[in-house]
Amino acid sequence: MSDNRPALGVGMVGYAFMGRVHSQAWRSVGAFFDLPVVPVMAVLSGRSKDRTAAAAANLGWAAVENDWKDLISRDDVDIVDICTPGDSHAEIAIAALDAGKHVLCEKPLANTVDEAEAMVAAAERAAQRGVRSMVAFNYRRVPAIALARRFVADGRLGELRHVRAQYLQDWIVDPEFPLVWRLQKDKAGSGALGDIGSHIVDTAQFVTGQKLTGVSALTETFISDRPLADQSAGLAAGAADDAESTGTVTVDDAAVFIGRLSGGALASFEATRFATGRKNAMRIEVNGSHGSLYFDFESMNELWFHDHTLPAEEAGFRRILVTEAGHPYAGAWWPPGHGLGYEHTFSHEVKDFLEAIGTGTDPVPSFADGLAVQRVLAAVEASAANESRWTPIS
Ligand code: SOE
Repeated sequence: MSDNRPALGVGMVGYAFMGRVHSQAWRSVGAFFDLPVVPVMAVLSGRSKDRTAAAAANLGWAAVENDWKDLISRDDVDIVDICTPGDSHAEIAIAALDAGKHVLCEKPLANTVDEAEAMVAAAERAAQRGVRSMVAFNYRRVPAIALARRFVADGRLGELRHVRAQYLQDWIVDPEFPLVWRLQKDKAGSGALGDIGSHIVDTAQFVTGQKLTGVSALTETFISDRPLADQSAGLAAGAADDAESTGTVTVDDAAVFIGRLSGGALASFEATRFATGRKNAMRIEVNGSHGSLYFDFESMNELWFHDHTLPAEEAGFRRILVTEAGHPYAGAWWPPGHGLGYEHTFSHEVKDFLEAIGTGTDPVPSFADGLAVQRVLAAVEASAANESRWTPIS
């Protein structure tokens, strides 16, 4: 069968955790979804010649560049997928959009509101020319989260009263865990707040269809000094002994904040890397006048629903196994009950991105959605820095 669909070359920048899972998505998406275009894994860019070449061979990329600017200038690149730390998102995305390349950018959109605003302006310029952009809040593409949004939009919960969202990890509880880029403000922009707090802010706004109108927050850095990620860096810098081969953590380890949603519901959020024993527990519960929903990513194929319109004798939270053909995305994969994983959410993400490009529509979440999250992150940091509303208890 002749395939007359247009082929779009993808160029990916970065090949660490996000690069690996995005590569899995680009490799698999065409085998499970009918797409209007064919993605071609054309080139991978990374600064290290050897490590980038090895990653390209391992992850399935046809060519290598060692400067993202060279990747963007290639004629065989139509889509730029940004999988780098947040300090380079704005520079790469704006250059790629201005060069007429569609852009998928990992979250959070940027490290500052100013950067995010510049990215939105570039995205709006590019959209005038049919060039599309999307920010990678992949949890919107968990079938259970997409189903939760459908339930709320269909009025199954009635008037929303409460949203409580958590993102609980524990990978840096050990004081000996080194000072990686996620713990450095100049690279990451913020700590747990931007890395995982951005996910629960976007997810809460996505599921409820409402926006946060204000927050009050606390942040904390529990361990402020850590071994340098590269011990030789300390010694090379003249560290006389271990005591000097440590560095200062410049971001939050945890953020807790409350907020009010535009529809009047009260919301509470907790993003922490110190929830000892919790590995990737992204959770959301929504309480409404007619019912409630609960989701925990560590059981990502399940959505718990309480229908308060039922007689009390029949009501209560019941488990929906979100693996039926009629559930969002689920039908493309396996028969009911077989379940999906973290990586499938990225396949769903690139599928929706490619469909938008192929049908000439703007993908969601847009860079403007990413900016909305960035504004919440900035408000949380401003509130945490100014404890004027904090009432001490003697
Ligand atoms: C943090 O450890 C992290 O990798 C986030 O950066 C991702 O966005 C999240 O999906 C998993 O956890």
